[in-house]
Amino acid sequence: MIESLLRVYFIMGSNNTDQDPLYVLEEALKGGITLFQFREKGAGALTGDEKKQLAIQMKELCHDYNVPFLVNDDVELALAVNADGVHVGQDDENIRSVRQKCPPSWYIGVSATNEQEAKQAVEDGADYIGVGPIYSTNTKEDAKVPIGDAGLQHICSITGDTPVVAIGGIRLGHVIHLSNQGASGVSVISAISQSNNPRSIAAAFLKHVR
Ligand code: 3NM
Repeated sequence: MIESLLRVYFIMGSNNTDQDPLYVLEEALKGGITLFQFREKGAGALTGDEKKQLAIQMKELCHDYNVPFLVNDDVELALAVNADGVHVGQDDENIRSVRQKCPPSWYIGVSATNEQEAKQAVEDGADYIGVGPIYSTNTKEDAKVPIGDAGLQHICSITGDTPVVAIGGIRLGHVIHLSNQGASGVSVISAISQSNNPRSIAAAFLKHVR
């Protein structure tokens, strides 16, 4: 079930676009994104009630299109807005303690950049693993060294039944190739959030992943 949701996994915060983030999200939803993560981080990110209000509006939009809404890192916010899951990084709370706080139906994803982190994520019962960065990216301030196609292929070979979504610097032209390495889908920020036509690029991603 989660595997099909990972096909076109769009991530965005208000500072990832020059346009109205709610407009960009709705266009991406119309284009057919399969999962959304609210990631409000970095320079100019909203905090406190503004962050919460945006999260609520984004969740409602996602639900209008039957797309699950996940929150990056912030488990308390995810609980407060009745999200559908959370995504945690390596520096965030351990996935086992996150799972204890969350409803059993929630999707819990974790980031991994190497074999050891991926193995740990499988052991800890992650629903999916976000593996990256595959290519270089300017979107994440503290992104690690890109692992490339070979790194992705290697991690996919050791994660068993836990699905992998590729992340980091991914553009449309990479998609077929990444699916061939064993990823269930692609996770993107700027390719959609900074597009002049988020709807058509989201639709194109979906077509290519299939
Ligand atoms: N996590 P873009 S790379 C949020 O490697 C994030 O775990 C990464 O943005 C990781 O699609 C990344 O614009 C940024 O490159 C992805």
